[in-house]
Amino acid sequence: MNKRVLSFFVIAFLTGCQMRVLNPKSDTADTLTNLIYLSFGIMMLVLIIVFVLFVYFLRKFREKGEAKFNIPPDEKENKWLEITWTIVPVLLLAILAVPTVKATYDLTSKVSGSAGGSKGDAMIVEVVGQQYNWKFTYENGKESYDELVLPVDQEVQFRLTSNDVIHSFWIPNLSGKIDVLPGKVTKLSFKPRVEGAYQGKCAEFCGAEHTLMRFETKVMSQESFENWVQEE
Ligand SMILES: [Cu+2]
Repeated sequence: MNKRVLSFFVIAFLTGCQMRVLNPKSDTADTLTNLIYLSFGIMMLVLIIVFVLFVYFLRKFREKGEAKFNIPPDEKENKWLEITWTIVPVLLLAILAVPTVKATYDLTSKVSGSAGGSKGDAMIVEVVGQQYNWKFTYENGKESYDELVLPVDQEVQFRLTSNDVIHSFWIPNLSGKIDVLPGKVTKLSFKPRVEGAYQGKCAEFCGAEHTLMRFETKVMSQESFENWVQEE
């Protein structure tokens, strides 16, 4: 294997590159991961077709003996080729755009559908981001720092704000990022579907100790969650 390729994999392995985004553990994360696979699939399709044609034409029109200076005349126009290479990208973009726009609207309405105040069946967790920690407040007033505890299979709605600068709330296994802004409340919701511990972090450079602004998310059974949230 080429040295550069090898060192890429060694570095990725040594730095603990885990591709959490491709390991979804909530409904919202499932939707986002499917979009990633869809766009990756379309990209690979185009890439493979282009490379196969590239190699094919390289071989077919390679310089051989007498044909050395026999350059074919330029095509003036080719209606069907032009129609084809206009329509194919439009089709590919449509295949990409329709599910993306639909998912965006679904996720947005999930988030802001509760903007009027109604939260449906969702459990509310208030989140305050500040240099350099996260404070979580649950419905019964319990607070925790840098540790987020959630019951499995329960829709949860986060209401996020910041005490100082702009932060970004991100649990790669469970959801996309959401900005955390001073003086404003943003919302995010998802339903975790697998128990476990997931790393959360601030995804917006917010100061010297930004990298320490991490928190652990524990998704546990409804029962364990009840016990946890009741204890002092
Ligand atoms: Cu931050």
